[in-house]
Order: sequence, then C-alpha cells, then structure tokens
Amino acid sequence: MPPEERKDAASLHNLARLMAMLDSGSGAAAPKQTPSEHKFWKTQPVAQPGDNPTLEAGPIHPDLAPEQVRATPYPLPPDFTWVTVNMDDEKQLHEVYELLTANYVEDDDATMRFKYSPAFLHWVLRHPGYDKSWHVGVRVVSTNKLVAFIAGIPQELRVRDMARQSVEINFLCVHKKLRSKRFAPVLIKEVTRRCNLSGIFQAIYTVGSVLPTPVSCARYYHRTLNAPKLLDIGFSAVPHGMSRDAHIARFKLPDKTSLPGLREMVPEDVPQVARLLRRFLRRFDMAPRYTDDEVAHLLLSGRGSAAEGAARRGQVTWTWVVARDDGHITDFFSFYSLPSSVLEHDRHDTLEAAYLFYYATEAAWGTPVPPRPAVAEGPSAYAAARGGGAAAWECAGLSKLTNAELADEADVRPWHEEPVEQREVLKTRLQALMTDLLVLAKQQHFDVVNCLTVLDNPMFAPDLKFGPGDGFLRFYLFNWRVPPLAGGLGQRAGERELDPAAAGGASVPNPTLFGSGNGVVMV
Ligand code: MYA
Repeated sequence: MPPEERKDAASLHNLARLMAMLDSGSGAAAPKQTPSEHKFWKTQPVAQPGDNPTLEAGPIHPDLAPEQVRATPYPLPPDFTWVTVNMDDEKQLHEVYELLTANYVEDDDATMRFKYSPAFLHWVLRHPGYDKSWHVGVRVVSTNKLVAFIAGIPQELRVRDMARQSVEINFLCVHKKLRSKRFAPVLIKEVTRRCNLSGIFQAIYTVGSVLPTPVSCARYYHRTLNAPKLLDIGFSAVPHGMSRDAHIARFKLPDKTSLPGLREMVPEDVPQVARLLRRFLRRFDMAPRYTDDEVAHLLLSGRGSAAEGAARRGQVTWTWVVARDDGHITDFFSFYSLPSSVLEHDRHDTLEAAYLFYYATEAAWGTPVPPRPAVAEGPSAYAAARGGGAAAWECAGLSKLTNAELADEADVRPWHEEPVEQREVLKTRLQALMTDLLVLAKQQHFDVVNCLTVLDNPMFAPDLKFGPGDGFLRFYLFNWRVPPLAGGLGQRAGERELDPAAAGGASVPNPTLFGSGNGVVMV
C-alpha cells in the first residue's frame, strides 16, 4: 500500500467504536480541523496555487485504459465496507435521504440544512446514461448503517472550445460523528477510480469553501416570497429604518402572470426547448451540452406524477414555455424544489425554497432560432466510435450529441461579444420572464426563490428584489486546467476580489449587463 493510502486507512481504523456511539445517540461530534495545507488536494490532478499561468489548458493527466486503473477498491478499515447504492431500491434511497437529511450541508450557524427529498435524489441520480457504480456508499459492517456517500452524474461538459465526457460529483457526505477522520479523501479517490474504470477522467464539482483551485465563484441571491415566515425563522431581517409592514409590502407580487403564451411545458415541446437551450448555453464559457433526452429528463421527468387534475406528488422541477400562436417557443424557464430543514425552531421545520434552474430566450439574439440546417442524421460521434469497436475510455473527448443536436450550437457568439443593445433587449426580456417565474413560485407556495450569479442572472436579480446572500459557491474542475471564468460577481464591494477570473487579471464585463461566463447550474 503506498504511504499516503496507509495513512488514510490508519486514521480510519477503530472507528467502529464511534459507530456504536452513533446508534446509542451518545458521544460528541468530532471536532473540526482547519488544515493548514491541503494534504490530500496537493496530490490530486487539480490546478495548484502557484501553478505557472502559461500552462496549457486541458487535461492534466492523460486518459487511461481500464487495465491502467487500480482494479480494487481503496482500503477501508475492517469495520467498514463499500457499497454501491441502488437508487431504484426504495429502502436504499431512503437511507441516502436519511443520511443527507441529518448530516448534509448546513449554513454556518447551523440553523438550516439542505433537505433533498427521496424523489429529488431519484430524479437527479438517475440522469440519462447514469452509471450505477458511481453511487458510492460506506456501511458499518456490524450494523449495516449507511454512514457516508458520494455520487457522480454523467455530464458532457464544454469549457470554451473543448468538451469532455465528464462527471458531476455531488452529495459527498460523511456522518457527523465520523468527521475529520480523512474519510472524504478515500470517498473521492474511490469515486475517481470507478469513474476512470468507466472511461471518465474529468469532473466538475461545487463547494462553498476554497480548495485548490476554483475556476469560478458565484454568489447566492435570494428573492423573498413569504416575508413573514422568512423573518420568523431568521432567514432575513427587516432593514434598519424600515417597518416590518413596509418590508413585507416590498416583496408583494402580482396575483397573475403577464406574459402572453405562457404555459407549462409538455413532452411535445422537448425538441424546440432543447434546441433553444443548446444555443443559449453555447454563449457561456462553461456549460453542459444536453441531448434532447437529457432535456426531457431534467425538465419533465422531475415533475412527479398525478391522476389528471390532481396535485402532483414528488414534484421536483417546474418548467414553463412561452409559445406563439403558431406553436413556436420563444422562451422557457424552470426551477426546482429544494427545501431546507429549519433546525430548532418552535413553529417552522421547513423552508420551502425554489432554485432557479435552466432557462433560455431568443431575446439573446433578437431573432428566432433558425431552422435546423440540413445535417446528416445519424449517431453521435461517440456512438459511432463505440459502434466501430472503440472502448469507452477512448471516447472521452467525443460528443454524445447527434450531428443535428450539435448543429444547434452553430454560429453562436460568446456572451462577452454580444452587442450592448442586444444585451439590453435580453435584460428586459429576462426581467419579464423572471417576474412571471416569481409569481408562479409564489402560487406553488414556495417561501423564497434562490439563484446564483451564474448564467445571465445578475442582469435581473437586483431589479427583481433578489438580495445578495452570505453564501458564495466555488466551481472546481478535476483533471482539467482552464483559465478562470467570470461568475457574475462584481456588483458589490469586495466581490470582484473573490472572482478567480478578475483576480487572474482578466477584464470582466459589468455583470448587470453582461451576466456571467458560467452556464452551469448544479443542484
Ligand atoms: S460539496 C458538499 C460537501 N458536503 C458537505 O458539506 C456535507 C457536510 N459535510 C460533510 O459531510 C463532511 O464535512 C465532508 C468532509 C464529507 C464534506 N469537497 O474526511 P475529512 C477535503 C472536496 O477529514 P470531513 C460536494 O458534494 C479537505 O479539504 N474536498 O473531512 C462536492 C481535506 O483535504 P485537504 C473536501 O470534514 C464534493 C479533506 O477533505 C470537501 O470529515 C466534491 C478532509 O477530509 C469538499 N466538500 O469530511 C468532491 N470537504 O487536507 C471532489 C473537505 O487536502 C470530487 N474536503 O485540505 C473530485 C472529483 C472526483 C471524481 C473524478 C472523476 C474523474
């Protein structure tokens, strides 16, 4: 065993004692450590502080054939065992839900914790093309208790002009009683190993804190819908010099939406919505590339089900389109539901939060999305290569989009080259679309709409009374070196310094008119 692995295994040893305490509910949480240097991250293929800025963009390590990848799982102490969690098994899905509900991301003063529902986890982890082996758990051998989890979701990710089959890593969670024991590095190495075996070598992930090395940083913004409740739970406060009533009145919204042609998305809309989204996302420096199937999954399959007319159960995503009388779709927008547990409050236990998800509008160009050029139908470059006998690992640089889907990206200008007049048109349209989104979210009984300063969000957020939050989210790439990209920061004092793009000396256009260069929304 290499020395680094021996160290990790040793520090995990004898943790079964702790686990016994877990089941009896006794014992204090392990104290938090603040590492002075990144013992783990400095060994990983990620950009490191002090790297030569002229290093070429692209993969840091070359792709590996499966026989070059470690064949056996990383060692855990005898008391713990690796499992692949089956998200189709109700009981296992519930175990992940329970682990996350009690142990996942909290705000700094531990008043709120993300509460991903089982329906949410089922939806997000069963993305088209998902790989079951990327749903990695750790159980205590003696009790079978699930105590740690990490998951990968496939994603074709483009950064500027390079795209790679990648994995989005999310839901890294270690039980509170097992913290600061170097479990996280082992989970990360094991999921990396499993992804490598599947022929994937690049990853994207987001973390609130600073690790080596963010490629982008964005700020959370919050738009109050239910002001009295947000005041009650301490999520917001009445600004100095304003009365409680005036504060509440400030967030009042119209009862009804105002855009003509606005309606809920239906399955028949998928081809148009997917085309519009692919073109819209091509404008950003970094964005996923979605097939029609993925768009259907992201925007429709998270919608839950219901008998006709009844409320849907387990609804995670909400999507509306704006369609002209002739059926042409000019815009769409969506949000997803991610409640937070309100911890230790006598009247409220849940904050119902809607998060702005993907959207797109033809106002970005001022002209309708052009008809698809004649393109030879047929399989994607990826499928063709696989059909011709290539192994998955040899195809990580090929696209899974069909030729026709890829053609949707043709002739799209990057965000920072769009003429100012066009940006003004886009801004006005986004304000109208997002006002209706707020009305709809309110009608669905959400307490707040949250968004980050990614996409074009900085162009409408302040005007629509989204307020800046305390939270910042850093975006990271694994085994992919790229010049940093603008995360929509810079409207407020002190923000620009946090933006890796600005810190790297790039000139970052004003986000209130130019939004951001980051087109990724991670749930
Ligand atoms: S972000 C959400 C993370 N989850 C939470 O915040 C939930 C609550 N917290 C916990 O469960 C634990 O505190 C976690 C750390 C599990 C986060 N990302 O085991 P340790 C490094 C990356 O003693 P613990 C999400 O899900 C830390 O810097 N690294 O620490 C995306 C230190 O390394 P170094 C992290 O507190 C995850 C080491 O771990 C994170 O007990 C993306 C300490 O380990 C973090 N969030 O457990 C993961 N937190 O010494 C990377 C701590 O070097 C994916 N650390 O500073 C990389 C791509 C992999 C796939 C590649 C495929 C090609």
